[in-house]
Amino acid sequence: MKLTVIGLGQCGSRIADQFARLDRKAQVERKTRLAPNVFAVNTDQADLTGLRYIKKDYLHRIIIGLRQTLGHGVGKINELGAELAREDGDKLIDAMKAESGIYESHAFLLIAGTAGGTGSGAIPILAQMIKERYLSKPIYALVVLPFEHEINSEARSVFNTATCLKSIYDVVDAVFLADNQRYVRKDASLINNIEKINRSIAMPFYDLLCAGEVTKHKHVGARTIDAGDLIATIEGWTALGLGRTELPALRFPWEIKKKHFREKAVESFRGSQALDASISDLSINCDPKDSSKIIYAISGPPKEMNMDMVKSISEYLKEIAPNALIRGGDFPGEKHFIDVTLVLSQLSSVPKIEMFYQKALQYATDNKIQIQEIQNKIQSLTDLGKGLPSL
Ligand SMILES: Nc1nc2c(ncn2[C@@H]2O[C@H](COP(=O)(O)OP(=O)(O)OP(=O)(O)O)[C@@H](O)[C@H]2O)c(=O)[nH]1
Ligand SMILES: [Mg+2]
Repeated sequence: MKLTVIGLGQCGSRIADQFARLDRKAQVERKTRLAPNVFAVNTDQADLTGLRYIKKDYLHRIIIGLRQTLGHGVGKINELGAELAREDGDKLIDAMKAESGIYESHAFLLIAGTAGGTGSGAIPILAQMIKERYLSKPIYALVVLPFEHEINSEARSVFNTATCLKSIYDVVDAVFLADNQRYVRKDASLINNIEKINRSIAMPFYDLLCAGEVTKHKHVGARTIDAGDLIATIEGWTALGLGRTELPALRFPWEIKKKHFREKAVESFRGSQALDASISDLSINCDPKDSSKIIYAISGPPKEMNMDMVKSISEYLKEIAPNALIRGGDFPGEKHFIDVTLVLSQLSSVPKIEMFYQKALQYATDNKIQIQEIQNKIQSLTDLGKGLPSL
């Protein structure tokens, strides 16, 4: 599946930059492309300069709202981010028109951090603009939820996240959720290594998007998944994860035929082991039981991926997600690993989203009361001075 990727704001642009990197990786490793057109849109000029892989011209790194923000961002006011996207969104649409190849992509992927101002505000507006112009293509969003410390210390982050989630869900076909805090939980040192988090967010898309695209024989799996399978599966709130099990090192290729029977029996468990890893790696905390549509891709050396493994993975998935329609396929990938990419889609419950909605409603009510209190205080101060003569 080929995506046209559009990163918005600092977070969105940096993750879009990772998709541009994965596109190069796919060209080298698998002679295919997965994101031939990548754009970054921001109100902040310096952020656009820091990107590495996205083309450097003004049609790929697009500044919006320059007149209003003088190139310095919107300072977390996502209403302003939305307004600037409304005024300047044509810049992105024009840039896409100038690019050949947009029509060959299967879908759009817009990316943003929900807690900031620019990306959070711009993403529903630009998604709507694209939807009106490219009627036949699905539009997906990949949104990044704030760290725990941001939720606890900045009410505005919570409010931005809730309004962004609500608005984007109404416009796009599916919303991939990535929770920054999940990546820190796995490796605490990552809080200081945002680039590594960005890599981990983008990486699960690699096998998934490559699977249906590769044409060279050695890369084609026995039961492949393609863009059609992905489009039929990806819908609504969506989580994804990538799990890996390492294979024992073989010194010579013929050793594989001499495997001990006990080792052979272990083989089919490796798929389930990788599946377990991908479930614990999911981009947001959720229960597979709440998913109605699932797609998985197994990748590894062709000789290791036997039918038993595919069977055991799909049986295991049926057990943990009895209500879901499950699609899957295999794909010859890396030599020493079995990787399982898992997409849980059409989730009916995501505890973190509920938490954001509830907190934001509280924030809005408190804010109203607070504003009213401040206005009352100002009024009583004015009333107090009424008797004084004016200068
Ligand atoms: N994973 C990840 N999160 C990021 C990155 N940059 C910022 N964030 C998170 O995104 C949120 C802030 O959004 P930004 O993208 O910085 O904001 P923006 O869209 O540029 O908007 P303004 O700066 O307010 O104009 C916070 O929750 C950050 O923790 C990044 O590169 N990767
Ligand atoms: Mg910014």
